[in-house]
Amino acid sequence: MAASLPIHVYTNLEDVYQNLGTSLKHAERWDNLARTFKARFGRTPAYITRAPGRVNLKGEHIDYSLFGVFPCAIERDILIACAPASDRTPGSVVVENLHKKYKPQIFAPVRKPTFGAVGEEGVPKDAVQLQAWHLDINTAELGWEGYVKAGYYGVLNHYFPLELDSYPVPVDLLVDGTVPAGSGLSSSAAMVVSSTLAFLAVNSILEDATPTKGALVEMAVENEKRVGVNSGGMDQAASVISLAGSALYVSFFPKLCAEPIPLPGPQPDSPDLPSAIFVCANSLVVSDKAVHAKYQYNLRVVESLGAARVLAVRLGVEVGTREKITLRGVMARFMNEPLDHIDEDVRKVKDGLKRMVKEVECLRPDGAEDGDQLGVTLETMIEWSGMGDELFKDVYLSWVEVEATHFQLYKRAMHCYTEALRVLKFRDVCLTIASSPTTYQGMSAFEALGVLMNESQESCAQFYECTGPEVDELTKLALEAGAYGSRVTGAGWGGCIVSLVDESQVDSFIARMKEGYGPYHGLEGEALQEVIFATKPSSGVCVYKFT
Ligand code: NG1
Ligand code: MG
Repeated sequence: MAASLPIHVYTNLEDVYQNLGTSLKHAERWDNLARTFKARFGRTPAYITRAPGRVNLKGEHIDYSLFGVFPCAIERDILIACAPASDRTPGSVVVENLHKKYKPQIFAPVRKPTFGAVGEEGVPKDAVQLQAWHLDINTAELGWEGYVKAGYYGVLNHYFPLELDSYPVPVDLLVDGTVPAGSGLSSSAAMVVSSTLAFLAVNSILEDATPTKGALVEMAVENEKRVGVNSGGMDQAASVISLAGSALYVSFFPKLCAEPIPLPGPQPDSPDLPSAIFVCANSLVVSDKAVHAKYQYNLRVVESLGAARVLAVRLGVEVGTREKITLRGVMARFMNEPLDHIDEDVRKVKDGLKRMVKEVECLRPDGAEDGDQLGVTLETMIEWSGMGDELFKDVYLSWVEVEATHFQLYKRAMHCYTEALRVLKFRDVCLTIASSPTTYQGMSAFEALGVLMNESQESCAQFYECTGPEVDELTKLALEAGAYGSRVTGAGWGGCIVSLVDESQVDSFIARMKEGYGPYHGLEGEALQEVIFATKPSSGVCVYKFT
């Protein structure tokens, strides 16, 4: 199982490049980073860690409802060169970035009383003084180093428990990233994963404690919450576990599983099959998730959980008083699924999803037709939950700030169950075609994948309302420019789209997109490649140790 493999530490650069599936382009960047580190910090780095961004091919906004998703790592990544520093405060960090707009930062973790010091006002005299690691992360005005601090947290909490009274080594870090920020390609997860790895490596934890890839994913998910976004685990899983040439089917229920799945196209035994490629196109609308989370991302998390709670009540599914049951959890109980590895039994999951798509109708406000207001006020949602005001607010709203007049329980649940079903169909197409190069339900593999991508875009626009006018326009242009399918990827509200394009048509596709999309006019060469580029599934994290 891919998630239970240890994180390999390479000591030979040739092996690193082989793992990446290419190329001199990479070699130059790794060399340049090591050289610049030496010039700035006066010594060779001890390690370089790499974590790629990802493009999500299928399964949008359903990971935090614990449904399986289908992303793949991309070639763009975050590299971090690091080495222990001598003669500095224990645990202190100097972090610089090759890109000038990200200014150098210095910080150090401190031990802070969690509930105020004993004797302070409001703290009982006999209180046990608890302490926790603390790093200042201002989520309202998040600086780039916030992601590095987030990566540090998990390492501190897991490997430097306060009772042992040990500190991590002081460290110098140099970052070089090529994942565009705020574009739905998970630069944030790549930053958090790569810095988590750097702190693990430099404190000798990677080699001494050999955490598995799954453990790194879990730590990175917890870490990313420190920057204020209650994300699911898709991005971190894709960044950590992916294999070059394959997409990754990641399921979360009842525990994380990841399965590399080859995409249709030429196979070793049938090299002449047609080939298609995924093209990412940035709408150039930056979605600053940390800033807008309260009426976008985190609101969707709350709506999905609210929908699950109300659905459970309506379907007579038992839920613990303070349990935050997910839409996946409701389905499991409603369908009486046994709780061992159930998402590995894809056929049963599909049957459950088809059933749930029908059951979701019970979340429609009485008599409301499509086009009417399908959402409910906070008061109604609480009433429907049967929990009472205080308990509902404590369980669902005390840990997150959200802002909305209406909560769209019906639409969000409908998106989740139909999208989860589309993920499994997407996976089926890939598996069927890989094992026998025939057609899928009368279509070519690429046509079938394209249809599923378009349905997903439609559902994100209509039911999950996470696209936006520019993204909608771009996907439309992509279809006109000949894509098999096209959809928003990542959190949305701007950011990138992903389109499936015949490999031989990529250049003309890009030319037509450039012509059609206003913000691309006048962009040439590298500037154009920054915003629209073809990408092949790349491999996940990699650590190189200088010897
Ligand atoms: P982006 O914004 O593309 O990194 C976010 C979440 C994912 C997933 C997608 C929507 C984070 C770190 N990631 O991805 O877990 O929910 O949105 O499918 O917030
Ligand atoms: Mg992100």
